[in-house]
Amino acid sequence: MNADFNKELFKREVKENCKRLFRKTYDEVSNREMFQAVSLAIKEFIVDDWILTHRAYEKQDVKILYYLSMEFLTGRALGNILINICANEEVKEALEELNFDLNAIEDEERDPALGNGGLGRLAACFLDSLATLGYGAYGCGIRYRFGMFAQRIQDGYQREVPDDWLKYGNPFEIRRPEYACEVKFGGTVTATVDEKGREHYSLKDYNSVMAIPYDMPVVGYDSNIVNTLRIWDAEPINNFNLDSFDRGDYAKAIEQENLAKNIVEVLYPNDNHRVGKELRLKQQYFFVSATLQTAIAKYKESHNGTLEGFADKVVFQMNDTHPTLTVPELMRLLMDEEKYEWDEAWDIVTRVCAYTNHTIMSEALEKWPIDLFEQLLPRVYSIVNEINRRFVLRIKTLYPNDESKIANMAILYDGQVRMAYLAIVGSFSVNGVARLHTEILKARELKDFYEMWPGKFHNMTNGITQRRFMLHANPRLSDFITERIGKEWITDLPQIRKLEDYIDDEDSLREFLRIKYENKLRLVRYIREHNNIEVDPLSIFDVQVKRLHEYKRQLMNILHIMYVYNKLKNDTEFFRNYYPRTYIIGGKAAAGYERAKMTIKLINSVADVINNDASIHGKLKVVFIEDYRVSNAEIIFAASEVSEQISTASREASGTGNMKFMLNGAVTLGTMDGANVEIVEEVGEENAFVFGMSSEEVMEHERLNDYNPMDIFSCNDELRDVLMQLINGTYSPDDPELFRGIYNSLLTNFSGRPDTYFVLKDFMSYHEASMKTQDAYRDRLTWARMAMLQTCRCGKFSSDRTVSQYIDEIWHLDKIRI
Ligand code: 26Q
Repeated sequence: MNADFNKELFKREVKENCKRLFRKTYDEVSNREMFQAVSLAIKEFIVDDWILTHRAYEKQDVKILYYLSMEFLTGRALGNILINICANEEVKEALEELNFDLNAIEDEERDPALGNGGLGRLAACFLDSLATLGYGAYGCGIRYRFGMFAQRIQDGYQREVPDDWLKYGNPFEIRRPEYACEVKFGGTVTATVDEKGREHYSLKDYNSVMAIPYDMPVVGYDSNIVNTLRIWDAEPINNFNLDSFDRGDYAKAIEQENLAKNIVEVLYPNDNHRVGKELRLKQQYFFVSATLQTAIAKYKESHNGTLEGFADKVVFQMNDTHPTLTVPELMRLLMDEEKYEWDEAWDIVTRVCAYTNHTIMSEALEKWPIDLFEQLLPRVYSIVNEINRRFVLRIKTLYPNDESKIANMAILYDGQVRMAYLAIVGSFSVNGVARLHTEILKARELKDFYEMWPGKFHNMTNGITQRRFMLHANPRLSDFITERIGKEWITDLPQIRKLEDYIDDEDSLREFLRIKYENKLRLVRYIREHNNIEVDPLSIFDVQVKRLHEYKRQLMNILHIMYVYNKLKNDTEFFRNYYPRTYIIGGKAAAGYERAKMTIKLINSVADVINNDASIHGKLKVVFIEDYRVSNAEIIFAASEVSEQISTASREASGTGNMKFMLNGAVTLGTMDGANVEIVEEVGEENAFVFGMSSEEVMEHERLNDYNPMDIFSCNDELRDVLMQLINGTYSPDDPELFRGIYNSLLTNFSGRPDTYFVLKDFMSYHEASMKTQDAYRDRLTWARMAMLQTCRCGKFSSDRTVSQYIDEIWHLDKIRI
């Protein structure tokens, strides 16, 4: 209940909006129109708090966090806002009284898909936690014209469809042209020296665009705090603003118009893989420069026009290396615009910048060719060059006779700008996203930097917001919890452990199972509607949903399904013992990632054969969820029982899906990788199904280069049969060669090592662990206990905890008082 929310007033507002927006009475509007009318009314309701929050920032002069991220995967706003303002029930009732169904209205909203996966969703969870806890923070990003593509499955193949998310407008955003600023690209730098001997730099013959911010509200849970997600759009610069030099240059005007259009056109759909596209670098500079310009202007405005004390009142958190240009761009603004000397400017920069690393995968580490970088950002490049020069001097002083240190640490090396190294050198803090990940960074990838600055390194284990992934996604289980332990868990997740008082209470366990069953029915309906597949709600729901990537080993999952299917057909004892199971797999592959796309095709081909084989009596079903995204994720997590977290150990920095499953009572079947390690630590090994090599074993095999998958192929007949089915047309009769590429990747080393991700090596141990899940599942109460324990023990994995830890160790923000 929200005491300020007046249902009758709200209904009146909604009816008014229907007239104002559509010239219709409320009983004539469609669900989509009703969504608009409701959203506008809700925006109206929160706008006062939005204003008050920002007034409080200024009055209380609190330290402000700028969370810079190329991605914010917020998902739908309406439902989340209703939950966070505690008006969900009233709005539901109000709409019922108008003969509308809130769920159907929520379904009309397009998922804002301004992110790829984990990194973007993490940013969204952090914003939710910051607003709930009451801290001054801006999310700063890009308003992509087209977000993450929508995935269509055609003939088993992934097809990418442009995500025209703004087609019907975005009711929650506000355009803020008064904060527009100019961002310049290219050109040539000229330096002039004044009478005092000071150098001044100016740019000539550049192209520029106007950056226009759009603000979206970030509503805290029951906190009256409304923070801002500021995403930047690009518009062509008004011709009158061009240098006199350029006035009337028609070709240039067109060039700049195209630049503006292109820059925010599309989110690069690459997850954990860099693309060396110039446009991507433009995007990075565009939103970084605009963010820094406004941060500086805002600070000066409320501090008598000076930047004094700036370093104590702002912090810029860089979400991976994508916003690393923050370091040299802030140097440029401080020196060229604000007239600071190098040393003073560097002191400020290295007190306000902080960097989060999300990967150790070398193909994801950002590097830019120096010539491209210099051409696009000549002045910024000269600053990077100077940062590098000074840093290399320092390395030489510290390690006089060690050339390898320069090779290992220099920012400019081998014709490239190494963005991670620039970020580390320019930051006061570097953090990994799970304990194991941070340890690997310190011991291997970033060893030399850790030796130089041990105090800079932190671990910040990721977390998720229970508001979206429990309160909104799983209302039944939310009520179950609240009925037993009160509602503190909503803002203090560790309280959920109190539920453990009921872990041996049979009634509670049965109720827990019943809720899971209801949620499974909801997913069964979803699958019926979207896949036209009939799934048995009594079967085990075994789920792997995440971006498609070789290191995440969806391939191991589907090969194992093929393996089980063979056994069901050939081994009557196995068949008799087998507990019916539904494998649910979902996720997008980067548009240019052939191997990942073929894995999707394989999953769908196998699904086709298995789902239509009457001889196995429906014991096994395989479902590929099309267009996995935040909105259907909520339905999936709530219905899951086994959570597949099967990456090659050492490769998954953290994972956050694993936590969403855990919260909803799914048991982890996984490797000791990323945050799985900490999940297993919380629930105890006896309440998880762990398998496979440890990260040390994986890294040792890589070091020795002594793994030969052929050894396994030759002595494991059943596994060999599965692999042969990839090339004998079992799942592709019209084209037996279709999966040859996948087969080769496992067995031959045309490029690099065969089976880079140790699929065959971990396979049998995966199978054993999978079989153990069914043994546990058989005893309903044992299973219920294990499942409920996941929910009870997930307290650590709230993003409220993660954000609090960032605040204590890195950001040092002040709470806002409202
Ligand atoms: C880089 C350069 C050019 C184009 C694209 C990219 C790019 C885009 C997205 C590189 C990486 C990403 C996304 C990475 C990501 O999502 N990493 C995940 O971050 C999660 C949150 O910390 C972790 O839980 C996951 O383990 C990690 O894979």
